[in-house]
Amino acid sequence: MDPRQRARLVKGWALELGFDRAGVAALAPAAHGESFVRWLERGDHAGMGWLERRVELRLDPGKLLDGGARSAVCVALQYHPLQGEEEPAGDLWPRVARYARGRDYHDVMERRLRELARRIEEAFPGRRARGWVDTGPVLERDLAAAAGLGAPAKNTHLLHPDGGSWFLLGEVLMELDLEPDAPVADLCGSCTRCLEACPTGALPEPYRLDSRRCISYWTIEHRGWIPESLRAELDGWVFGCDVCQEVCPWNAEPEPGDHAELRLPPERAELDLVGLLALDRAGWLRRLRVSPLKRPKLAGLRRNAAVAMGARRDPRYGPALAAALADPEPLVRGHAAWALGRIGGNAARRALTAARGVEADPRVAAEIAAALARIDPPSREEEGARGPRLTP
Ligand code: B12
Ligand code: SF4
Ligand code: SF4
Repeated sequence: MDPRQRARLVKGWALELGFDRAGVAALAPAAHGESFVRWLERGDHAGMGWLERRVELRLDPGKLLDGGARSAVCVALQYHPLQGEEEPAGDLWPRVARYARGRDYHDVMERRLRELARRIEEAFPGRRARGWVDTGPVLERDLAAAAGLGAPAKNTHLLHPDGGSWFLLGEVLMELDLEPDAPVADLCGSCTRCLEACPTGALPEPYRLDSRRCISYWTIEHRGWIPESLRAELDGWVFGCDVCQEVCPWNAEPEPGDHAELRLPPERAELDLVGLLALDRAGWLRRLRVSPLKRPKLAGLRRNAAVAMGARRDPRYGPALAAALADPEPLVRGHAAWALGRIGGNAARRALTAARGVEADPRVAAEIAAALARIDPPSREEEGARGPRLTP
């Protein structure tokens, strides 16, 4: 079998296994490896220290297999919209990134990639093959661009003329020569919509994302406290962010991604922002164990819910936030205090004042003090309602 026939066979298997597109790259040092190194040097990776590890493998994917990987078959899985299905109702899901509104794609794609690697090893004895999705030491966009799955775009996504950027990537590397595909030509031209639309200025120049400003980074990857100056800027997003994709003209009429395996069981759609803030461990495991939303852990997700409530400044969230001031998790109490300070009003002030009296954690106590300082002093009616006024 010659390299062209092998490529046709392997790509055919990838499509048969349910991927929407497949392309082949001959392995060579990453075309934009230098950009990646500069990105790390500038600190654009924020707190994601794992990106600093195994850099030599990211820069030269041929080293990923002991015998020397020679080709990669890269695959794309479309995820938007879930055809035939309405978006889940409620105030939570519209601010959850589209890729995360279904089942975790890692599980779905990993299973298929393992089967693809198995078929390759069986058909070509002695040649190793191995798959990765997302978490491996691979610059997946760079590799998929070389395999003709799309063109690198100014919002740093990979963009395809039919699929826009609503697709996820995975790859199988192998010790085998396959005929490579041709790359896709630039699709951005003079457009700069995504750079202008990013709510936090996380795209300071084309092809560069500063994770320190990216909503997706703060809501998915960051553990711990979100800096006060950024919370309102997260714009009500609870998990991830799609703004720089939504504004892209190539995403206006996306090719549908109809993958039954990506759908969540219906009861998952019942969760709203108040329900998310109140979620306990058992509920988290039951509802979100199979969803990408498990990534920031339970405390991180509930922190995000509190921050989204504060960003939206809707007084209807007041009671849920007030209840969260007694939560065992300081991260939740602190961000709930901030949110109440943004919502303001007498009820918020009363809840914060009561919490101030019992709060033992200095970080949370500081959040409560800052929130109280933001709220207007009590009105005359409110003072009167509490008892006789001592001063005129
Ligand atoms: C770390 C990471 C993040 C970080 C940093 C994102 C970033 N842009 O680097 C954070 C947490 C912010 C993030 C967010 C998101 N991510 Co992410 N992420 C990754 C991960 C694990 C590594 C990316 C990486 O190495 N970044 C370093 C930068 C330098 O590399 P790069 O973004 O690939 O950039 C390349 C190009 O820009 C190009 N390039 C650089 N300069 C230049 C200059 C020119 C002229 C040209 C032509 C090209 C070019 O070279 C770079 C290096 O190869 C990949 C999976 C993987 N293993 O690759 C997923 C991945 C990139 N993420 C993905 C997704 C879906 C998202 C989100 C959409 C999720 C969401 N809705 O919230 C957002 C999108 C944010 C954005 N605008 O990119 C998909 C993207 C699929 C696609 N169609 O492009 C990936 C591939 C995961 C997957 N397996 O599908 N992510
Ligand atoms: S994901 Fe959101 S915050 Fe991040 S670069 Fe895109 S628009 Fe900006
Ligand atoms: S919005 Fe414009 S510049 Fe940004 S990725 Fe889409 S085509 Fe490229």
